[in-house]
Amino acid sequence: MSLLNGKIGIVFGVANKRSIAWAIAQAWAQQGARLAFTYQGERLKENVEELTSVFGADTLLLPCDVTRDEDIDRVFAELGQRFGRLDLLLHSVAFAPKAALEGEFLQTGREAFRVALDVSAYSLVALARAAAPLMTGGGSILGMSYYGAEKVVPHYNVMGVAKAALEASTRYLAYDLGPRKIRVNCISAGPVNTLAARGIAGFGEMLKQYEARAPLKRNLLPEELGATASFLASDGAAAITGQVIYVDCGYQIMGM
Ligand code: 0WE
Repeated sequence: MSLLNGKIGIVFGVANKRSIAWAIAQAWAQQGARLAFTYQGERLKENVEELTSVFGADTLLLPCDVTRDEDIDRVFAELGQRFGRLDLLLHSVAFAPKAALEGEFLQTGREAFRVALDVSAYSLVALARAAAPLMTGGGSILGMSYYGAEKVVPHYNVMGVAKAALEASTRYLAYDLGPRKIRVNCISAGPVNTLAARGIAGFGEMLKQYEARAPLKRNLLPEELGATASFLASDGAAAITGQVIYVDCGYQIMGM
């Protein structure tokens, strides 16, 4: 099947082979999309270079710190030069200072709050605004969220507030961009063992809890995020916008 034949996409958020962004990029590519990638900082350059080389040596790979407007402008200028247009954008980027994900939310400082919301939520708005002029034939913008946006997940803290802002931004962007046939959705994923999740105290315990409580009695597979992301990016989802789609083995429906 080739859901995304001829479509051009850009992927923000690949750090290594375990990244959700990488799982989704592989699925999009498998469905026929041509992809460009960004990476955050020199530290991740080699990693992402090596991973994306499977798509050919001419794969467009650009540095981008999503908190810098100059970086975002440069990325979309280069994308415009190379492809002339854009169909798909994946936002799989989040950060809060480690200290803010330990202890009490009550203690969240102004700077940690600002950074978390800037990197994890405002960046979707900035990327959507820069991408829209290239999405001349309509488009699909996809963000990644988590249940901590709507219910208290101990220690998720300011990231929960940032994901709530991301989900609300998804709706307002969907409203603004709908007339241009640009759809904006997010996937709320159950826990996945990524670099961002590793080092989080009790993450292993959380995976066990999901397995026990989710209706499907298991954790999700990264390729299942890829499959849902491919659907949302495809013309089959042409009437879906502003939504949060749960890919969580049903965990979100449970009341107890
Ligand atoms: O969105 C996330 C994690 C995002 C994240 C992770 C880190 C770790 C390293 C953002 N910023 C940082 N900053 C760091 O310094 N998830 C959905 C995974 C996650 O993170 C949690 C979770 C889950 C699930 C944190 C506490 C509790 C649960």
